Amino acid sequence: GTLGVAVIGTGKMGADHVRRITDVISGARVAAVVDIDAERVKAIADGIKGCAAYTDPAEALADPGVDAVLIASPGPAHEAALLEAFRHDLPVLCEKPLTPDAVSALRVLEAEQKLGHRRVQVGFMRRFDAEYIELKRVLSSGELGRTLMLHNRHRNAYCPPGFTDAMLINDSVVHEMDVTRWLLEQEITAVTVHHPNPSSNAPEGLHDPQFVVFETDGGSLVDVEIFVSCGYGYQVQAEAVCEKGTARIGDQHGLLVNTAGRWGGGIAPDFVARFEEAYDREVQQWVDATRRGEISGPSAWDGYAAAAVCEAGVRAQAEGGRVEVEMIERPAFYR
Ligand code: ISE
Repeated sequence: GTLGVAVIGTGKMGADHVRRITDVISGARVAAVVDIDAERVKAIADGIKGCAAYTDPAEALADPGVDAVLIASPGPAHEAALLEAFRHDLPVLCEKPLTPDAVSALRVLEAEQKLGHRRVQVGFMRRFDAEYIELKRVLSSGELGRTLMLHNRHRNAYCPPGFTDAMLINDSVVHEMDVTRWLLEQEITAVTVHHPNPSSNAPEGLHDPQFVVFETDGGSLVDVEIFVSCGYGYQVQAEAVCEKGTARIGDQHGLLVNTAGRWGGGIAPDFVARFEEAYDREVQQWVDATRRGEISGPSAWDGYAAAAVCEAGVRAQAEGGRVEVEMIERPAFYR
């Protein structure tokens, strides 16, 4: 039957997933919504037939109408919600980051392995974006030879209030960490962070933009320009430089308008717009797999690997240099 999903966190991302499950994808319904803001969550639940409002994730996950969980609360709240979902042995789609650091991510891995089966898919939705899928196909085909460097640009028009240097790594660059691991099928072994004098448009205290460099165990070099107050739109671009050619995505050559001596196209305003189809595909795939009693997509191991790289990245920001990534061996459970 229809999968009853509890959505934990109804901020920008959670609210968009509530809409997506209710109006866009098939096979699931929002059976419960959870948020610390009781007013907000009641207003959302009142608008959805058969949906219950909660402020406590533990109560929501005990609701008999809940078959699965989508965690879209802030990163530091993920660990408690994940462990609660495990108590009920519920399948989880957990928005990135799995957790913000390696130690907490390892606690999640240990708890999931105790269940004896995978229950977590992590919301690295770029793996479901058509352009990234095409880029992975080209790189994996070998037609361009080995990937030597991967250049990434990750720009937000604006960032939420209170956004910090560490969040630049844990919330934003975390995507390029997963993209690097997924595209190149390599692990990231070291992180270096540089930054210019901050933009005058950057929020007070935020070093924005920053330039992050990853080294990988396959000998590739990856760079990420992260700029979360660029002001003009949401742009995510990647260019792989290989032995026999290059491959580039994210130029968004959709509609091109020529008029009155000008030409140009649009730029997405934010991530929910630019990656709308990727989120739709990601959640539809998760619902379909869960209804079949299966699981696929980025695992808690991918979440842990990204958390280990995030930890090195935050240290590199603070220490102003190159920090090597410390990771455990990949357990057979996640091979
Ligand atoms: C946000 O949490 C995301 O996941 C977006 O993809 C990213 O571009 C943005 O910077 C993050 O804050």
